[in-house]
Amino acid sequence: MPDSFCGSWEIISNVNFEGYMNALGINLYLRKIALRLKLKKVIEQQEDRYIIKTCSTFRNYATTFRVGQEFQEFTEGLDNRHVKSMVTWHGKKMVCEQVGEKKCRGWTHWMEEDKLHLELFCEGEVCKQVFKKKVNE
Ligand code: YOG
Repeated sequence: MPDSFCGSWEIISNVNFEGYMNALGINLYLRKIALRLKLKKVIEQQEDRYIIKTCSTFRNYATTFRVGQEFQEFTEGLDNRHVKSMVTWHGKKMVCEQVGEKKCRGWTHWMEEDKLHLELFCEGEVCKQVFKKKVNE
């Protein structure tokens, strides 16, 4: 049984976000804004359905899926592409493949100690983000 990713998470490190955004073709202006954002993840699970929200003061993005079921994803407000996505478990890692115009695109989530890890990958660029659990305000 994989560890639970559910809860609210705040970013504590972000390596090569610039490279990932470049691979997605995000323009310089948006990259500069995005690099300054303190990203948050809110992950919920309802039976076999997951909802992952990426939140910031600038924009929010949400995706909903069932593990093992292909779905259409529109990356609205990010690179605005349509991809065919599929999330599967690779051991304790949750892996999403996003098939579309960009090659080798997707992400992987896993837990290490009490931290939520994320790798975002696209065309050979890998962005590594780490989140810590948000304490209740
Ligand atoms: O998350 O794939 O948790 O969906 C990647 C941003 C910035 C807009 C965010 C808005 C890609 C300008 C991770 C940022 C950069 C830059 C807040 C989304 C594109 C545009 C929304 C992601 C997965 C895994 C779940």
